[in-house]
Amino acid sequence: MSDTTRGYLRIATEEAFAPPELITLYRDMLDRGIASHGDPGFQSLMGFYTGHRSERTEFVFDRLQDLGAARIADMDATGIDHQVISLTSPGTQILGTADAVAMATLANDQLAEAVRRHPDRFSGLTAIAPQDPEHAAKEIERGHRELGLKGVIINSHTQGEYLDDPKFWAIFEAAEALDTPVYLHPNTPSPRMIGPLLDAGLDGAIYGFGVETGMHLLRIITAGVFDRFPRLKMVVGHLGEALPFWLYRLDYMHGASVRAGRYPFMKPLERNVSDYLRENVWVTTSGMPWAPAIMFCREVLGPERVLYAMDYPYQYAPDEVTAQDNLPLSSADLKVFYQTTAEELFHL
Ligand code: 1DF
Ligand code: MN
Repeated sequence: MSDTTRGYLRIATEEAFAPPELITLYRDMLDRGIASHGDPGFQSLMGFYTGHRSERTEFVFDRLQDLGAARIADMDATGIDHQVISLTSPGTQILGTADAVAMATLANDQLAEAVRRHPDRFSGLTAIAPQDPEHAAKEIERGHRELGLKGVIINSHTQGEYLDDPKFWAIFEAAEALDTPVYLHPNTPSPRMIGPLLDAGLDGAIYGFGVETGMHLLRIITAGVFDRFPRLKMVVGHLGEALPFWLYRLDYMHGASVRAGRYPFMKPLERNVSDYLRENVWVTTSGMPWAPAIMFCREVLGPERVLYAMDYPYQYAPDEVTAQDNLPLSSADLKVFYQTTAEELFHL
């Protein structure tokens, strides 16, 4: 990618799309009431976006399905040079296994085609169906080698199951072997944890997403996934889903629990919990364009661990770009934040 007069490119790294076929499937599931019992979070989230008519829902649904002129016009209007695009949450993960596999394949083919049409404006991540981990591993390889995609998107839990379960580890093995990062994007909280969040209207992006996804990453760390796959790279949005703020307490309490043998399944780790968060994890600023929090993350994780994301089309706000241009950073540091970290991490 070429440079601009501003001295850096703005690369946004958590930008969503949805094939029209997936929207149709979601509508059908919601109409038939299939998901409402099994996953109240899906009902709440996609029931809102598919069933509610407002300026927000219409804009989001229109733009999710656009991988061409309208998206590029929005990028131009906010000064976004390049998007790293991924299948919107919950992606395939709410579907039965056969539908999920077919939808991941279709989404990846559509996204790769859009990237071929607009290589300077778009890159993409590979969607998978974690329901079939062996197929997912093959799809990661197809995405990487044949489609030119730059990482893997997973939308947190899959029907209440978490990736610390070794049955999913073929996914991590494939990503590590190809040196391609796994973006752990939010989903609504799993059925076992959503109750009190949903009661209060806190299940979505306002808070529930972060609770779900931060916990998921922590489960992955404490289960020893990064001891088994030490070169695995993971990315989380929303400034690390609050985990950077917890580094001290996580180390202290994890150490205390392990030393006391409180949980027989909680084994000692090779590194401190905070080391995995600093050494295996990158955080993006999706939805968190707030200088104190961004500067804090740069301080505790390292400046080369914090990179820009907008979260288009869910969060499409030009003043947020301005706020991040005005971070108390040199133009060299802004280039690390907006451009070079993403280029290196995703091999753009
Ligand atoms: C919302 C936010 C929806 C994010 C998303 O995907 C999403 C939202 C369905 O506001 O409802 O990715 N987000 O990452 O903050
Ligand atoms: Mn998002």
